[in-house]
Amino acid sequence: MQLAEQRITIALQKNGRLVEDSIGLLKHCGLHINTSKDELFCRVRELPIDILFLRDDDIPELINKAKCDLGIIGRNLLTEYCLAEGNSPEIDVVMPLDFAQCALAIAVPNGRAYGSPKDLAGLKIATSYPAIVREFLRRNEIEANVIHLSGAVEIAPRLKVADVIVDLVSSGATLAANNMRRVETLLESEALLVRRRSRMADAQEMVVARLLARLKGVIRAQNSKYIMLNCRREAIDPITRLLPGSAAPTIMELGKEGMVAIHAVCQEEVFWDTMEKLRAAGGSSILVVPIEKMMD
Ligand code: PRT
Ligand code: ZN
Repeated sequence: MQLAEQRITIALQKNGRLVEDSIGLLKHCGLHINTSKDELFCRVRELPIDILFLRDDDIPELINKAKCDLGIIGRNLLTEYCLAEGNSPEIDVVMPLDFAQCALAIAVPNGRAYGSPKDLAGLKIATSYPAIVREFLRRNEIEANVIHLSGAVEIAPRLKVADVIVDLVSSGATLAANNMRRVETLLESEALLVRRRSRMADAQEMVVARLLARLKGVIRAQNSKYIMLNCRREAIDPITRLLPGSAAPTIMELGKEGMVAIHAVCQEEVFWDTMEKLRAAGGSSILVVPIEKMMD
């Protein structure tokens, strides 16, 4: 039986780029989240957690006002909210979540020269991140005209609404399609787990701690691989030196005279060229398998 006051609330984006990875991550943490179309609220059975589905823009405010305990948002949104508030909101970053990587960047039409931020002086800059842009201009002591658009920023120069833009870039395809190029990065962003700063009840803090340990385990596991191979005893040293990010491999005798099996957790990607080097160093039957969960 769970007490009502033990439950914590996590705010997630309802529709958009953060949804799939946020829900996937929580599912790997053992939380079963029912994402039926019109529901704005979901009660998780496995831990005392409730999920709220919202527009990402509404999440910082709810957490700041302690109406919600945790949330997943991009660093871009959090930074904009903190700068726009003008004071320091009651929001802490718990951990980066290793997805939704992108950069908030200045982009200029291909025909326009750009050498340094000084070239922005007197220009019209369209963006959905006015506070971050104003802060950048202030730091660089530049006077320019910031035009706040809530979307379709990339077409502003073509419509003569602005001279240059500051927008999120991931692959760069949108800029290329709009005949613009990236010239300066204001912020590197990724999805973050954030929380309200004020301490929750002990029972709730325990739920947060459990969730955090699971999230860390899932993210570490996603970035790790289990590698297995066989080799002659003499090849153990050169082979273990080649294993990427692996502290202490397990070495086991095989039935065949002079042969061992090496098993190791590698804390980074194992590329084809590493496998080729392992084989050249005497490894055989090399297997690289994904790890689902990890806990120390
Ligand atoms: O409805 P709601 O307000 O919740 O959603 P939203 O439209 O505000 O956000 P959404 O779903 O577009 O993005 C949510 C978060 O995803 C952002 O706040 C970022 O933290 C992160 N993210 C990661 C991105 C991108 N990558 C991204 N590429 N957000 C937006 N873009 C857009 C960008 O604005 C530009 O239009 O994609 C285009 C550029 O992409 P490339 O690949 O062409 O460079
Ligand atoms: Zn939004």
